[in-house]
Amino acid sequence: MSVVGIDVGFQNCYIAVARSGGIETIANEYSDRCTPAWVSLASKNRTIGNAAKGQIITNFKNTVHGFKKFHGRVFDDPYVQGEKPKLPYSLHKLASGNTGIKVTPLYTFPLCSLFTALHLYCVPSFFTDAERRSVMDATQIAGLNCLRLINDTTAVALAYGIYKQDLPTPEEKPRNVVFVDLGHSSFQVSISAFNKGKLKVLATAFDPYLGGRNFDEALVDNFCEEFKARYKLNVRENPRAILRLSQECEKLKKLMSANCSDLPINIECFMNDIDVTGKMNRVQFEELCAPFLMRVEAPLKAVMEQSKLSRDEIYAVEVVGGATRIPSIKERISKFFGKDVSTTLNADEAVARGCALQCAIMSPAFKVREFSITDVVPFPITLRWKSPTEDGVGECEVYSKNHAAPFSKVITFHKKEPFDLEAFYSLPQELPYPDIRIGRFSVQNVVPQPDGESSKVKAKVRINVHGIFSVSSASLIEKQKGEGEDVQMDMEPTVQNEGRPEDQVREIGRVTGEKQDPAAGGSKPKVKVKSTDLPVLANIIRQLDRGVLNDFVEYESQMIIQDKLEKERNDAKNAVEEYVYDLRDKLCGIYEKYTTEEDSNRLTMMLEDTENWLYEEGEDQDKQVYVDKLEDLKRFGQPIQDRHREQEDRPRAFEEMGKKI
Ligand code: ATP
Ligand code: K
Ligand code: MG
Repeated sequence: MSVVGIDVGFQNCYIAVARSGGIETIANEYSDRCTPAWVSLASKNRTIGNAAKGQIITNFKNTVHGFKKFHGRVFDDPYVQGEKPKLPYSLHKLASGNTGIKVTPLYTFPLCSLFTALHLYCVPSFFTDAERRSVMDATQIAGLNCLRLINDTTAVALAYGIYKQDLPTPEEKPRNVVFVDLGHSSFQVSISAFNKGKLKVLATAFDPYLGGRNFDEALVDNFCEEFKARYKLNVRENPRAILRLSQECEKLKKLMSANCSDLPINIECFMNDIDVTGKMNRVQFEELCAPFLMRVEAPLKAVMEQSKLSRDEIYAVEVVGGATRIPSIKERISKFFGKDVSTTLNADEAVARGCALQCAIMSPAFKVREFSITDVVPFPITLRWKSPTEDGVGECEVYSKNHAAPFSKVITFHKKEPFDLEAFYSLPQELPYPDIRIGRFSVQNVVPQPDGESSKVKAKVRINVHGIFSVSSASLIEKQKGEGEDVQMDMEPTVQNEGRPEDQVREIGRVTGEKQDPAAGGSKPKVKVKSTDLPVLANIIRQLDRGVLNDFVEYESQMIIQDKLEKERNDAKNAVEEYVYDLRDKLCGIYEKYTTEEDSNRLTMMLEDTENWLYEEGEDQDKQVYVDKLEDLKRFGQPIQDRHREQEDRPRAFEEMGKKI
């Protein structure tokens, strides 16, 4: 079993693996530890990463990138609609209303099936329930056992804390560290309090739409205008030109991080056979991007306010994410906190490494120093239900902002019949999209007490280790005869912990860190009660239909087989090609004296025919055709090769015999 941490970024993916010697970020087949979050679909197979990126010019309609934030989003979402015109591929509305990607005339994939070509593990701290559920579906389709969806900045905090030998003891004042992650698409900030063996996230803040891509886009806009004026080119009309320009602008942006002087941008044969050039320096860049640079401060301010810490209580500000390399971003962060930013963590790999560490802690296969994590709820969650009193509805905020997570609570209701609990986010203005609904949970089979009074119903709500909310179970509590007590109708629900340790064990399993509400509890006098489990029917907003999910699990496993077959087919074809070139060379070289001129000529002809065939009807054949072809060639080639080998081996054999004597 491998223990893997996966960071699927908007632009870049990193995979870290726990090994006995520690955490290692692994390289892909290009020996690169960074794999671009790109997937390209051809008629027969899929490619990912660099290979997929290489398809962008030739197969741009089916080459997909920048899809991370479509998870759990409806097609009509303003963000999705805003992205649509910028994408070289087309988006599609799924039956559920969610966003799908149309990749060939034949198929419309839901987003997550594309995602599965990459395996994932962490999500931005601001991901909502729907977004997290969509990511979990994707991991299931990919056939991964996802132990935990961890927030990006929390993974970074773990990577920071676990190796620190000098953390304050649990009795001492904790060490507060700010973590800042500015990636390609989003900006996340969190503050964690560290003591030996544990970290507690105090607060998170974010700008879900600020990232390195904004700076690229500003440059693209700038050069589109410039090229229009100077070369009369309408770049916006040409998706391929836009793609090339974006790549060049990103390079320019990175160069400007290291250099203040004028830097050139040159693209040959850009459009209509015209070569274009332009230039920019850092001062101009900062002016152009001022609206984005100004947005850096708000989340920093928000996170400090929520944590109620003063600036001198901050021990360090650790920055990660590629876009924190922009000098004026660093300056702004450092100016805000009044101290230099630290870059002790690997800016690109810290998230994946933190994920792998968490995974190793949770895996029985590894002995890792115990380190407990308490995360936070990013958006407050409220439950609402029908009630004969209180204007027809009852309401209760079950999780406040920055409430500890994971966390379970029990809410007590007094009901005579089945009822629905509507879960939604209480602060619409904080959400990254307009729909505040999470889902409806129907508590079924509720009946009145034998005397006609309301029954006591306990509903358990939880935020699990993935940060996903649910009403996970409910039970009907029947008092045994003889215990009179007035039961109120639809009173304010009492939120309390369940105080049953065995329950805690069942819920937590191997996963450490799930907390029960410490506020309530304590032992109450035991009353004789009978408890009956009640079914809870969950209707999650925008969730992929479970039947459809299963279809995708099946479909994905077929695609994996298909990808494998396609690879074998290609390998078989390459083997023929290699054999042709190799044998032809050798026939005029080392094999020359082991064949007659006539045989050699005949074979050379055969090889030439095969080569031509490979470019024509042999271009796209089944694997077996190539295997047979190779066999055919070998029937003639092998005897020559054997005679050559025999001759080569003979002196060696004598030598060996000589040694024995
Ligand atoms: P997200 O976290 O938003 O999902 P991501 O994890 O893919 O995205 P990162 O890999 O952290 O993002 O960062 C990529 C961004 O950092 C890109 O916009 C890239 O251009 C930018 N970047 C990388 N190096 C530099 C540099 N030297 N100067 C400026 N920007 C840089
Ligand atoms: K990343
Ligand atoms: Mg990232």
